[in-house]
Amino acid sequence: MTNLGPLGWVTDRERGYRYQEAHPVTARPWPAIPQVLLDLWAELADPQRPPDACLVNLYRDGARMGLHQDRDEVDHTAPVLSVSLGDTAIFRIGPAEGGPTSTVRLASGDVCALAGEARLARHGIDRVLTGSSRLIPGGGRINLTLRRSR
Ligand code: MD6
Ligand code: FE
Repeated sequence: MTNLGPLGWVTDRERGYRYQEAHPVTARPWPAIPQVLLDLWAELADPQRPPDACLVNLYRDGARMGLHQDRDEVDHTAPVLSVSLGDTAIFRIGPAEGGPTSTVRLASGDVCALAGEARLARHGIDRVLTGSSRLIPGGGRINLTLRRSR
């Protein structure tokens, strides 16, 4: 896990989940969000309000992500936009209030936006289909999640 942009999402035992300007170990700022991702955000999310955070998650050997809501951002009117790269993932999604969920495959190059009514949907990654792509050196999947945290 790492980040791009002015703010990065980090966690530790002492202080829990938060957005911060610097890498918790190196104390250095995160690298800039590449222009291609800013352009994608402008096209699909909100050209007036750029993202300030891009979380980078690498899934290797059997990694999953439990059902969660993205609610650590100040303003839930801004979408959260993700780009999937590498192996295909089984993405599970259901209503914010809980209840029935369904799954959709996120393949390499797919973009997923949680916006409007779906902004606070519960979602997670059931599993990643190992070997379904050869994109990532060493195998696996990368998900880039763009958002406005503040
Ligand atoms: C993942 N994605 O695809 C996890 N959140 O690895 C997310 O948690 C996510 O894809 C908000 C919006 C889009 C997402
Ligand atoms: Fe999420």
